[in-house]
Amino acid sequence: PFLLNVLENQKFLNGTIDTTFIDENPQLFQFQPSQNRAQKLLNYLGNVLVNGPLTPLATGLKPAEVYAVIPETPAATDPPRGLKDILVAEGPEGFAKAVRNHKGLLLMDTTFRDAHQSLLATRVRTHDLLKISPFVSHNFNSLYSLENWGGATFDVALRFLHECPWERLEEMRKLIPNIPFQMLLRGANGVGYTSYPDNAVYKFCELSVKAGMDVFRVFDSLNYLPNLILGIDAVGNAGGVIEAAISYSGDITDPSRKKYTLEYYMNLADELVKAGTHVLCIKDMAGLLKPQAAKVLISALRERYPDLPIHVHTHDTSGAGVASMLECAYAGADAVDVAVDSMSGMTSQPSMGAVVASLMGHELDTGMDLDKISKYSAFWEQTRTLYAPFECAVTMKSGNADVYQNEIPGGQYTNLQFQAFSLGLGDQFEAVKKAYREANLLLGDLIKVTPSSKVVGDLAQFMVQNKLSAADVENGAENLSLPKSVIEFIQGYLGEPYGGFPEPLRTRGLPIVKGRPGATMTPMNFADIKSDLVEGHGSRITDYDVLSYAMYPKVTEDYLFFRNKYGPVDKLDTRIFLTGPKVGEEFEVQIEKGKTLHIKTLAMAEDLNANGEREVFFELNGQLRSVMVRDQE
Ligand code: 3PY
Ligand code: ZN
Repeated sequence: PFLLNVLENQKFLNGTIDTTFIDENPQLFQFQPSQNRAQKLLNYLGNVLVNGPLTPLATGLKPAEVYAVIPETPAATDPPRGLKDILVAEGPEGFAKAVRNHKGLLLMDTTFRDAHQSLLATRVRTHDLLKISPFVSHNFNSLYSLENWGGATFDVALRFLHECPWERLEEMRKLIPNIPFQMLLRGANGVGYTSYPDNAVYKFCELSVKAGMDVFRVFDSLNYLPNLILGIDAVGNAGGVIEAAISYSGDITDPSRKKYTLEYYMNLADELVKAGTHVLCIKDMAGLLKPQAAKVLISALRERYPDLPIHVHTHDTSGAGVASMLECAYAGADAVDVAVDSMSGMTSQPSMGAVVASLMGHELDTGMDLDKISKYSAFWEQTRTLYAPFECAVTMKSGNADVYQNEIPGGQYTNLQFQAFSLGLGDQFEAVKKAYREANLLLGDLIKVTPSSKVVGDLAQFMVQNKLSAADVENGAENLSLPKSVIEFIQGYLGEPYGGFPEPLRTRGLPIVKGRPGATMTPMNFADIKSDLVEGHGSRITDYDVLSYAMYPKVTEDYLFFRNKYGPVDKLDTRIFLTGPKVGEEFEVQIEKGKTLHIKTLAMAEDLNANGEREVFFELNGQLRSVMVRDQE
C-alpha cells in the first residue's frame, strides 16, 4: 500500500518532487520474499504428515528413532594444527612437500562423501555432518584431508535434501579450520554428468575455493587428457591443490588384458605431471586394484617420481581393499583413502580402523588413535540408522569379487542393485551385471566412472529390458533406439575414449563433436543467469545459486521454489525431515544461532474441508498454529 500511495501521488506523477533519495537508495525498493520461516516449516511438516515423505524413500524401511551420541570435544580450545595450516602458510607446493616428507602413511577420510555416496545413496545431510565436525577437527588433525564435497553430493543436496551444497561447505569450514577439505571434480564435467562451457568450470572452482575447498581430485571419465587438463588448469587458477587422477580399469597383472597396461598408466602419469599436478592420484573407482597390481603400479610410479606425492583411492567391493591399501603404502604411496569403520566396507572405502591397526608399530604407523576412531565410528553407526530408507545393506550383505569381472564402480554398483531389486526381480541384478560387462566390451572397453559408467549402465539396462544380446546390439546398431547417454557418448559429447570410438556404433550418421567438447561451447553469461533468477525467486539469489544453476538448471530452480515454499528444512532432524514427527511429539529446530523453534504436533483433523484440505494443528513456541494441507490420497 505504501508503494501504491507513492505511485499515485500527483507530485510524484508530475515529476515535481525530488526523487534522488530513491535513486540513491535502490535497496529500499528491492523487496525480499517473506521470511516467515516458522510458518513455512509447519507447512512442510503438515504436508509430510498428511501426504507422506516429500523426499522419495528408496525402500520400505523407516528412519530409526535415535539421537546419535555426539562424542565430547573440549569447548573453548582451538583444534590442533593440521595440514590445512601448512597449506595456508605455504601454498599448494608447500602442502605437497609436507605430504611427501611425512614419515607415516597419511589417510583421507571419505566418510563425509564417497562412503555415504556408496552406501546410503548420498543422502547424508548437512545437519548430521555438522554435529560430528568439531570432533573430527579436534581429534583427526593428522588426516591428509577430509573428503566432504563434490561427486554426487552436489546434485543430491539440491535435488533430494533441499539444501544448498555451498552452505554445507561453508558451515563445515567454520567448524573444521585445520584439516584440508577435498572434493571430487569430474574435470570438464564439473559436478555434473555432461560437458560444460569452460568458463563454468573455472568459475565453479573459483567459488569452491572461496567457500572453503582445498584439494581438488580432478578426473575425467574417459581419462581424456584435454578434459583433464582443463580441470587441472581451472583448479590451478583458483589457487586450489591439484590432485590429478588416473582412473584405473582392467588389471595390469593379467597379461591377457591388453588395453590398460602398466605402460598406459605410466604414460598418462607423465602427462599429468607435465601439466603441473601437485599430487598424483590413482583413482580405483570400482575396487579393481588387487594387492599385487597395487604393488607393481605404485612401485613404478614411486621410482619414476621420487618427489611426487601419490594418493590412492579404492572401493572395498570385493573385500580386498585393506590389503590393497597396505600394499600401496609399502610401495611408497603417501596417502590412501579410508572410511570410518561403521561406514566402510562393501562398495564404500576400506576401514579406517583396520588400516590404522595394521600399521601400528610399523615405520608407516599413521599415529591415529583407535579409541577416537571407535567413538567416531559409534556416532556413524547410530547416525546411519537414520538413513535406513536408503541403506544399501537392505540388499547387499557381503563383499563380492565378481566386481573384477563386471568392473562396476562402487556408487553405481549399489544403485544398479537397488534398481534391480525394486523391480522385484532378484535375478535381474545378475542379468544386469552380465550385461554391464558385455555393454562395456561393445563400447570398446571403456574407463568406467561418472559419467561414462552411466553410459555403460544405461546400455546394460537397455539390453536386459529388451532382451538383447551383444550380437543383437552390434547387428542392429543402426536401427536401435539406444539410450540418450549412449548416443551422446558416441557423438563425442564426453570426449574421446582411449583406443577410439566403438564401431559399428559410431557410424550412425549423427552429428559428431571433435576434440574437447567444452572448447566449442558458448560461454555462460552469469550476470544474465543471476538477473533471471532474481526475477523468478527474489533478490536473495547469491553467486553460489548462479553456479548451482550453471551445473543443474532445473534442479536448482526446483530447489529455490521448494525453499521459498517450505523454508529451512535442512535444519530439521533427519527422521523428522524424512518421515515427519509423530502426533504428540515435541521437538526443537534451531533455524539460526540463538533462534530455536519449539514445535509440538498436536493433531490432524479427521475430516477434510470443502476444498479437500486437512487441517494440521501444531504448538509453535507455546502458541496454537494450524496449516491447511491438500490431501493427495
Ligand atoms: C563420482 O563421480 O561421483 C564418483 O564417485 C566417481 O568415482
Ligand atoms: Zn570412489
